[in-house]
Amino acid sequence: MSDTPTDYSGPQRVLSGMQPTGQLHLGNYLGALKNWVALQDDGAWDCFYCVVDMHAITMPHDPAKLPDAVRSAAAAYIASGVDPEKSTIFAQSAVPAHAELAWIFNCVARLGWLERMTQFKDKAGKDKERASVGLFTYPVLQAADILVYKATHVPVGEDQKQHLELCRDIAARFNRDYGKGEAVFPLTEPVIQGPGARVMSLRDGASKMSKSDVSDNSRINLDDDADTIARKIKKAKTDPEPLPDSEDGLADRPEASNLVGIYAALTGKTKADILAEFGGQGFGAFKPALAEVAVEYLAPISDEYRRLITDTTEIDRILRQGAERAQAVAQPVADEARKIIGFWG
Ligand code: AQP
Repeated sequence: MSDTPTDYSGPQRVLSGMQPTGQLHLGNYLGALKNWVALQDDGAWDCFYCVVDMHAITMPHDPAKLPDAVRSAAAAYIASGVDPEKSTIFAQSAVPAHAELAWIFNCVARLGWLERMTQFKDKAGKDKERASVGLFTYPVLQAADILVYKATHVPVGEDQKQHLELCRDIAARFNRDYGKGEAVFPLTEPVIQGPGARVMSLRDGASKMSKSDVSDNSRINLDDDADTIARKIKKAKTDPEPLPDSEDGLADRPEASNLVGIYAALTGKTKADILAEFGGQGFGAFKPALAEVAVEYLAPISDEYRRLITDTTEIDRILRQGAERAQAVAQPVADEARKIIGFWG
């Protein structure tokens, strides 16, 4: 795509989202939310943070529970530091322009591009014939979520890197095929940073920490109280060796590497600093130190979450206000795409 225009000169905007498929956890926080807040507080960005309920229905779900799951995710965003007066917080399904642009992008993306997406393979499992079509085109809707705001930057965890590449491919293809030499859409940059970009399960260092893991002990939820956090860290899977003195010694020790990475992400220290302090010591010494750090860091978030979630009227007000603001930015972009693609009216 050498003739793709890359000279996009629109405003610097940030968009990201999470699925309301369960309680948000430490992986969601360290991989994404922490960076959402940093970008918001930087002040140079116009930030849009949505709860992606349209993505949540790509897998079996309970319709009766979905509205509260959206409120819960919004409360977790706010408890983590996303400020509804500085950032736009909303439910994806409340802004129809996402779906409108997604259809156009479904006709821009190529089947072969989607067939390479590893998340579909992971989530569809062995019986992909029975997976929803929505699960297959999930990354196309994600591209529409981003580009309907012409977002230039997307803070996400490492697992989303492939989807962000697809988003760039869709933007480039649209620009090339329909842009008449103009960069209609930006080639969005992922913001993937820090030792928390890939937090692994506490029960299996080879799997990522996930909302949908059947074991609650595999993750630290953002509403876990201090005792629960300490208990989960105490029960975390480890190997029998003491911690090494240097990072090289963490190779082939996924559980040890994960716990040291979490400690690093929570304290801002490097893994090397942590191993200089704890190298040679067993997990009997390291786990209580990690639990103390985790409780100190996360207790204010979980306290604030539990306070916010009791006031659903206020959460609904924030979500309605956010949807209005988001729609005001998104609909003109969807209308521009409609016109460019040649739709009537
Ligand atoms: N373990 C993780 N480490 C770092 N970042 C993570 N993210 C998720 N898990 C980790 C980041 O959180 C954001 C929201 O993800 P999502 O809600 O869209 O769904 P997901 O990536 O599929 O997360 P889960 O927890 O695994 O949800 P389920 O179980 O519903 O599939 C993204 O930025 C993601 O990178």
